[in-house]
Amino acid sequence: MRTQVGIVGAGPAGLLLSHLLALRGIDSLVVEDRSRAYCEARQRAGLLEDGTVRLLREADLAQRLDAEGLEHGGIYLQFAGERHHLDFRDLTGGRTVTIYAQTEIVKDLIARRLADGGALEFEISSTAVADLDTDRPVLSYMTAGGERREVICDAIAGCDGFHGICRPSIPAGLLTVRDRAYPYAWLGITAEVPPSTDELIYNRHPEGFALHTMRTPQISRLYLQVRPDERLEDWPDDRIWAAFQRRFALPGWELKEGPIFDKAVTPMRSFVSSPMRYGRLFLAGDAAHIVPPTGAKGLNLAMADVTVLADALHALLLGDSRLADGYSDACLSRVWRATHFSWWMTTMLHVAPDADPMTEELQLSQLRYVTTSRAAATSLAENYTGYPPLR
Ligand code: RFL
Ligand code: PHB
Repeated sequence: MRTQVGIVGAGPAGLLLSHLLALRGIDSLVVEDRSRAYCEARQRAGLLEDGTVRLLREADLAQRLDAEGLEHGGIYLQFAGERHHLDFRDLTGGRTVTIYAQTEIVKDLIARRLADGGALEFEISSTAVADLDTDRPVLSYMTAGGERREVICDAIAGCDGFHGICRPSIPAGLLTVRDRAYPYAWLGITAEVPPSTDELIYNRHPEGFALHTMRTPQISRLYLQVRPDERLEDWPDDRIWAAFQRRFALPGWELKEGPIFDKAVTPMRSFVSSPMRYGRLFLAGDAAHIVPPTGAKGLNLAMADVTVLADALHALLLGDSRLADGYSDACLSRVWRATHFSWWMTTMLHVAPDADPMTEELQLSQLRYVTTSRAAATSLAENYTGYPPLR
């Protein structure tokens, strides 16, 4: 079998790349080891930078996003018993962010690829990549029906997430890895109750961080800082709501509760592997880098990577390798900005198990600074809405 670009992984990175390549007249095959239903239901990100929204519009993928997405002009920061608003529109000259769940983006992308006749294979197994240092790399796998396939490609895109097989296929010693695990995790819930807030609330409380976000005008999503080894069984719904009530408490404001229908614990880490290319294998999204979710950057970075990659592969297949040669550096500059911002938001808002009173005072001072200084608030707003702005 033959395709121009073999794409491993039907997450946002792999699916969007396949669509962007199709717009440039390049054919691709996306292979995914999970089922379509699983990919469409996996609860993850929810917040899109302003440049990501524009990118989806330009790629003619924003019909439902424009109808159902919730545009937000700022966020709240809560600490020391007070809630402060940061107005992004005012601080950044009109930039905003949009709540539109990753599940919906994945559904839109899969539907569009299938409508356009794109090749997608779900529930495959034994994925492997080979001959990466030649100009005919090979993608092999077992189909859902048990048939062995070998696909000769011009290039392979490793969009298979943090636990995928593409990054480990690069010969040992060629990658530089920067890795940090944080001493806390997020317990995330989705609940059938209208959000109690118009915009996201990032909350630092002596008991730990909490975030109130949303999915739709009827569905709330909330996150609670817990220990990394926390067991979900120890968190019945009433214990979760009681923790949120304590952390978000504010005189005159009420947190509405409702039935919880999704619950999971996510560890927090920062991870960057470079370069993002080996021969004809290009890594994109979580396959190359992970950020803690406090900055809402992971999905946006994945989509920014494949925007750069689509142009690089287009030129490479026409015989010009300059963009492909610059791919890794072009992405990593944005990745490191997002990695710093996510680390900064995370360490400012969470309570580490070994935190001393000095650390607490430093966090509170930083929070007072970003909520009183226009210069500091502008820096947060510029990073949160996306820096550098996606062209
Ligand atoms: P994905 O989404 O992990 O997709 C990778 C796909 O590859 C498949 N795969 C394989 N397929 C074939 N063969 C193999 N051997 C394979 N191994 C793996 C997997 O099944 C999967 O379908 O990576 P991608 O496309 O790079 O997308 C990255 C994003 O999913 C991720 O960065 C975000 O979800 C992170 N994130 C957030 N990002 C934001 O921008 N804004 C947010 O508000 C935000 N909130 C979050 C988040 C992530 C969270 N969790 C659960 C990690 C909130 C949470 C709680
Ligand atoms: C979400 O809506 O799931 C979300 C929003 C902002 C974050 C993390 C997650 O920082």
